[in-house]
Amino acid sequence: MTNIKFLNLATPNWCPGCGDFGILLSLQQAIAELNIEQHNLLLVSGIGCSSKIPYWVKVYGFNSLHGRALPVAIGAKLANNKLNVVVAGGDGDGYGEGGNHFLHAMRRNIDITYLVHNNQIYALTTGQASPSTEEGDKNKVYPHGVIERPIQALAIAVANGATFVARGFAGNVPHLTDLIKQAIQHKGFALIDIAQPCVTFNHHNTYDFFRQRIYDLQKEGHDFKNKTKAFEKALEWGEKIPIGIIYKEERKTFEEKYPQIAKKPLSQHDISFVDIQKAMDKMC
Ligand SMILES: Cc1ncc(C[n+]2csc(CCOP(=O)(O)OP(=O)(O)O)c2C)c(N)n1
Ligand code: SF4
Ligand SMILES: [Mg+2]
Repeated sequence: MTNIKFLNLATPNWCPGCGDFGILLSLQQAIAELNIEQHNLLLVSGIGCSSKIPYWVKVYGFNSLHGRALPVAIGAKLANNKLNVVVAGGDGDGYGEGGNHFLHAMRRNIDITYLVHNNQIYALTTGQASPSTEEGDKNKVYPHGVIERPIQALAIAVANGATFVARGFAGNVPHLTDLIKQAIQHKGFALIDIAQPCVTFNHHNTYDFFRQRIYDLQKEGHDFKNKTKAFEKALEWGEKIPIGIIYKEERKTFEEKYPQIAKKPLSQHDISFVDIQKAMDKMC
């Protein structure tokens, strides 16, 4: 059961049956189980159905611009590196418009947890193809079927320096809760790509589609420290689709390389001696 502390009284306006409900529940459960105080977690999102999630979690929230959740989150993390920072948003938001930020956040290994609600569609704008839509799927933009290959976000993450790479399923809340807990506890950039059925606009990647295909990597004894094996698992998509931790490594974080914030967060530094009036005068 969700810890009431993290439940906002407003009711989510997602379509009944939307996979976003499973992600919301898992996130609330994970932060409750980790005993994180409400003021110690910032939830940043972009724009999309999925990106409305900060409205319904009772922690600090920031609903940013389409594709711009990661730079906002990075700024917040550098200002207060003691804060738990979680970013949530859609596949269009993160892998399309925000793709550039996605690449650079990973190579920096900044200590942020990134939850991508991957419904393989632009849902909020009523069902256009996203970078994750499968080749051949028909939609408004491609009435004869998508002619491009989908982005390989998990393989890109393994290649580009993310130190925790996983896939979850919105239809398996206990498993996803556990993954989110591990991702938040991990020191470094943690990506969880979450298979999230959009019951209104994606009639291909449904709950049944995933239930027939998914299997748990950890139950199969997958070695997530082995990068070659991780690539294989990151690219596996077809009759079998893996969920669980694909790749994990320990590496110094971006923040740990800044001596200025090693002792205390930037937000607690004394700046009373700084006179910004001259700069302000120049700008005005
Ligand atoms: C800069 C900018 N470009 C485009 C849009 C229009 N737009 C809003 S949401 C969205 C796509 C949402 O898809 P996704 O990120 O996958 O989220 P979902 O709705 O599927 O959860 C787009 C293109 C916008 N709001 N701002
Ligand atoms: S349109 Fe799709 S993603 Fe958006 S709320 Fe409805 S089911 Fe969920
Ligand atoms: Mg989407």
